[in-house]
Amino acid sequence: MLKLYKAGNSICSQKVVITLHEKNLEWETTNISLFKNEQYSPAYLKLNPKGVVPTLVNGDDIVNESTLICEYLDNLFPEPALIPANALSRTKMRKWSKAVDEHLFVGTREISFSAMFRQKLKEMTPEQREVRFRNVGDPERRARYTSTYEHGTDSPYVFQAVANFEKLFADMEEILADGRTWLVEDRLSLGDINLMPYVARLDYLQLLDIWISERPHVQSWWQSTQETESFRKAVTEALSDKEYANMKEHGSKIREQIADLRHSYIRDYLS
Ligand SMILES: N[C@@H](CCC(=O)N[C@@H](CS)C(=O)NCC(=O)O)C(=O)O
Repeated sequence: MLKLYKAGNSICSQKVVITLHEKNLEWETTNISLFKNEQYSPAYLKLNPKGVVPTLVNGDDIVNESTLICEYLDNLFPEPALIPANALSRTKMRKWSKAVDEHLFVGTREISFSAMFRQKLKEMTPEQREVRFRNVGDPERRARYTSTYEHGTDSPYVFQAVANFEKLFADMEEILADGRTWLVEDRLSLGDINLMPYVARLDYLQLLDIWISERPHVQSWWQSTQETESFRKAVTEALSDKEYANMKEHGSKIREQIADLRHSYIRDYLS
């Protein structure tokens, strides 16, 4: 039986759960509480040395990194295919996944931290926070966490995140302009699935329209995403009322700042 280690409302875990539903698979879930630092328990670190979720275990196979887990699942359970057969389409699909892994995951994390997880971190004891910031010896992650914790939306990482989302949505609008529903070959692929939780998070934080209010094709993509059964099961129906309320409350508070950051980015870098 497949075993998934995940955390509640974790964007990286959600992509894997969407893929598992798409493939109609059965799996067991173990929840790891990130704010109790369970990801740093010696037993979990053996499965995932970076101390992050998700991790998929399949017999002796231990797979880390959500993008790679989704590809592993597609290779193992080819139907329905979520990786295109055509070489160029496959590359296009990977381009979207690459954007998530290079910028959009950290960007979404930084926006989420500056909106709401910052508050949760403040509620931790200084010792617990220190463990979390130490991040199993990763200075880059430490710098990012410390910056968003201390400066909120004034962190340069949040500005970078806003810029990266501007580029993403501009690219999506262009690709989708021919009327297609999905990003690659007009069939649902891991390119779409990889993006879904990140776009959803912005929406639940009440921020998505800042980027897409004038992008009708991205709006249609987001509508199709919300109508997709695997997304509904993995994300919409899996989140609790409390989680929705929390995202709404905290995200609304940074709305003005995020809109201002986007304006500054467009003014200073694109015009
Ligand atoms: N690139 C990794 C990122 C994994 C990651 O950072 N996951 C977050 C949750 S979405 C996490 O476990 N964070 C732990 C922490 O912040 O200490 C992936 O896609 O699997």
